[in-house]
Amino acid sequence: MDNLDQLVSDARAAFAEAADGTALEQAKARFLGKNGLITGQLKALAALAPERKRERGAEVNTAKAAIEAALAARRESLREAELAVQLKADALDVTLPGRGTVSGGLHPVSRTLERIERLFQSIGFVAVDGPEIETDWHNFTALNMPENHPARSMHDTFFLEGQQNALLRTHTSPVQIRAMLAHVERYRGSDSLPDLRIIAPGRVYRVDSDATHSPMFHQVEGLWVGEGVSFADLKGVVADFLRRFFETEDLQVRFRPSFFPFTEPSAEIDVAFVGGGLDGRWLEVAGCGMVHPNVLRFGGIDSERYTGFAFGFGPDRLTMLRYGVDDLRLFFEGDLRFLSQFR
Ligand code: 2NM
Repeated sequence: MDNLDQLVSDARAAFAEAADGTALEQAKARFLGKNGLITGQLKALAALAPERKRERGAEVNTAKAAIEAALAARRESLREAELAVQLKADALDVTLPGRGTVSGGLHPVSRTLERIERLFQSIGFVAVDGPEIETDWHNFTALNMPENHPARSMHDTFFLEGQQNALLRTHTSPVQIRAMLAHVERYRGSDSLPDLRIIAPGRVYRVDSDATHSPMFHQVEGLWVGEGVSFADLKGVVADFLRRFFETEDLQVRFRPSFFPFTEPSAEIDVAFVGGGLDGRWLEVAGCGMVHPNVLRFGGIDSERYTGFAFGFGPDRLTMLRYGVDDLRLFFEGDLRFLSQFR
């Protein structure tokens, strides 16, 4: 066998033996490198006569090309083997069962709010909202609580730092003021105002914290203004709502005289479950009354022509009653062990 043929078959064997890229490059150096065997053959051409040099040169180049081809083929098969290993390592079993997803749920107080909204919408009320940072005028003055009214004290109200006139609303009543002003504006120039029927659900804030008071809590206030709206309408709307909310006709509803600056007359609303839970005790669930003429006027409404009733529920308290929870703070601590029970 010619020494070039031997060289080519040695190279093929060496490449086949190389188990990875590094070993292959070392084998390559041995044949094709600067001091490699093929390079040696090319250098040896210098000593040959011109005729022989051309012949031998062609043979060496053929051998070199064969070695380069063998090298390329081995590189390719090593790459394929590596890829196969990688694919095997990355393989995933698409037939395995999934891990399952945890589905969230509405917060119990949100469920109550949606329920209240739905019930009032069914009798023609529209749910409206407004800013949680209010002006002193919308939160107090327009609700018949003048300058030195006790409810305005730092004791009850969160004021924004360094600002006299910006506070966290202490009730959702300012939303009703804004709604009255917008209603009057919309029908400016008409002979009469259509009835305004709204509920204002949302977050409110007071400086207060214990088992039954949270510094942030919720309210749903309602308002119906129109010609001839009476306390009888108030009683009908509220009693009907409460029976539908608690899903029982066996509910006693009582209106107990009370006082609010923004209504006159005013009442507290109590319920008792006839022959049901809680030993038939009376429970306070809301406040209400006929909107004070001053408040109607602050809302831009002619208090000689129109009357209105308003009421305010505590949805947090209604949620506690509905689910038998005795500590309000549980609703706002974000503990999933508690909250996930309401999904
Ligand atoms: C209550 C009790 C009584 C009330 C009054 C008004 C407004 F803005 F129309 F005057 N909104 N809500 C009201 C009346 C709220 O909550 C215990």
